[in-house]
Parts: sequence; C-alpha cells; structure tokens
Amino acid sequence: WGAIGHEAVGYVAMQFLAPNALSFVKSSLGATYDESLGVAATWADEVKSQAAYRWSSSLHFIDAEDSPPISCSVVESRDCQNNNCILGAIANYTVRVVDTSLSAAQRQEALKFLDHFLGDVGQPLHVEAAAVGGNDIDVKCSGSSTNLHSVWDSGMINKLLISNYGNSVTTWANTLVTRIQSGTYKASAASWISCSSTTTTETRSIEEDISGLLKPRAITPLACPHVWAAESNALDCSYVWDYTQFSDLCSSDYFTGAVPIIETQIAKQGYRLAAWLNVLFDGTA
Ligand code: DCM
Ligand code: DCM
Ligand code: DCM
Ligand code: ZN
Ligand code: ZN
Repeated sequence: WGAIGHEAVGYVAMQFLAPNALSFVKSSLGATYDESLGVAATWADEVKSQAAYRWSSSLHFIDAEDSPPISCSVVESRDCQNNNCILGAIANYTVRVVDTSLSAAQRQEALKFLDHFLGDVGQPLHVEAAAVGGNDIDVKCSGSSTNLHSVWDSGMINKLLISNYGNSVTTWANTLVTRIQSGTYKASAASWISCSSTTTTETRSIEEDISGLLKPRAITPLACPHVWAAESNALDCSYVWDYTQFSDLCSSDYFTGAVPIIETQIAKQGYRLAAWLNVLFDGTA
C-alpha cells in the first residue's frame, strides 16, 4: 500500500489494542510518532531506499510464483527462500518486538516493521510474482498513465478518500473501526482473527513435502502470516487480474468492485495487527 493505506491500518489497530500492547506502543513510539501506529506505519517505506536499510526492501512482499487468474497459491518454501520475504520478516519481527535482550531502539524498529508488513501482506499485489506484482502492467487511473500495482497501492485509495471521506485518513480509519465494532464487518471480525497464535509454526503442505524443498531455516515460519498472504493472493485470481476489459481502472466498474475489497483488506489487517500485538503483550487477542 501507499502511505494512506498503511496509516489507515495503523489507526484502525490503535482502536483495538489491549492495555499492555497499548502501553508498549505508546512508550516505544513516543512523541516522535505521536504514540501512534498510524503515524509510524509509513517508516518502513521511507527507509527502504536508504543505503542503511536497502536490505529491507525485499521484505515488503512475497513473490508468489503462481499463475493468476487461473491459479493462485502461496508456497513458503517456493516463494520465500532464506526467509527473505514479508513472511520471514513478520516472523523475525514478531520475535524481536518482545525480546527484552534487545535495545529500545531495536524493539521500536521491530514494531514499526510489524506495523507496516501486516499492512502490505493484505495488498493482493504484494503477494504476487506475476508482472513484478503488477508493476509491469501499464494501465490508466483517472486519466493518468500508471501501473496495476500502483493503482492498488494508492490510485484507487486516493480517489476513494476524496470521494467518500473528505480526503481524511483518520475519517476513513474511524469509519472502518465503526464497521468492525457495530457495522457491516461485525459478523466477520472474529473470523479475521481466528488465526492469532504468534508461535504456532506453519503446517507445511504435502505439496511442499514431496517437492523435496524442505530445509532447516533460521526463522521458524508462522502459520498466520501464511494464512493472511494466501487470502490476499486469492484475490489476484478472484478480482485483481480481471482488469483487461477496462480502459481506465479508476473511472469504471473496476474501481467500484475494488473498493469493498480494499476497505475490507485494510480493516482486516488493522484488526489483525491489534490482535497480533495483543497476543504478544497481553496473552490474548
Ligand atoms: N537484517 C538481515 N535480514 C533481515 C533483517 C535484518 O540481514 N531479515 C540485517 C542484519 C544485518 C543487516 O541486515 O545487520 C545486513 O545484513 P547482511 O550482513 O546479512 O547483509
Ligand atoms: N536486524 C533485524 N533483524 C535481525 C537482525 C538484525 O532487523 N534478525 C536489524 C537491526 C538493525 C540492523 O539489522 O537495524 C543491524 O543489526 P545488527 O547490528 O544486529 O546486525
Ligand atoms: N513490489 C512488489 N513485488 C515485487 C517488487 C516490488 O510488491 N516483486 C512492490 C514494492 C513497492 C512497489 O511494488 O510497493 C514498487 O516497487 P519498487 O519501488 O521496488 O519499484
Ligand atoms: Zn506496493
Ligand atoms: Zn511496503
């Protein structure tokens, strides 16, 4: 996602933090980030192009080597070698954010990475290798020439915010929070966090076993990040790749159909970020 999507994920999460998680978030982020996951959510994108953090640029996505729209899948042994992807990163920073042997700065960094990567894993094109996650597919958005990845990161969100939310990310996030608490998302919210163990390791598929790709890994893969990635990746086959009939993605039925998908993914990942931190700091989602 672009900045607005990430900020919205962080602002949604802030409304669902349990006491110990909220206390850690506020003291760790401090005044620099207005004690908010909404403000801190974009840090990882700001540093990834800097020399000191270039190693982190590959952690924002997983290149799932599937074939949308015919076949969608995320196979960690195939798509995340050496843990050098968003799934390995979430596993790494999940351990580090609660590691009391680390410095406050290191734990803050882990929190900022989790804040960001739980957002990106909900963007269907951050869990897709085809056309470099859509970056190589040229399309139009509201008259401008751009690419499919960018349309999902920010093009459609920019239009949605102007059209429906007075161009305010906090208004958008508060609307999503209300939908989770008492509106159209209420019935699904519990299922969104039904996978919430921060320690349960991935159940490797038979497909992976027979492929002979199993090998010991420094970071133990976690079940839930894989579940979230597989869910986002399925959207590549069910909707994202059905763009070919539209001459302008942001001024057509493609936009109308994408809006509920984008809003659900942002709300869901914000709710999941809170639940993840709640399990880590309060022992329950
Ligand atoms: N680093 C890493 N892999 C991660 C996260 C952080 O390598 N998933 C850090 C560890 C090193 C720095 O990046 O301090 C540079 O790594 P390397 O020396 O392996 O290039
Ligand atoms: N780092 C990380 N994950 C690790 C190890 C290191 O993100 N598993 C980060 C923390 C620092 C940088 O890499 O930003 C350098 O860490 P170190 O000095 O521990 O190599
Ligand atoms: N990206 C991705 N998958 C890739 C490569 C890039 O999801 N295989 C994302 C990261 C950025 C956007 O695409 O959000 C643009 O990437 P870059 O700035 O590296 O061109
Ligand atoms: Zn992106
Ligand atoms: Zn990112």
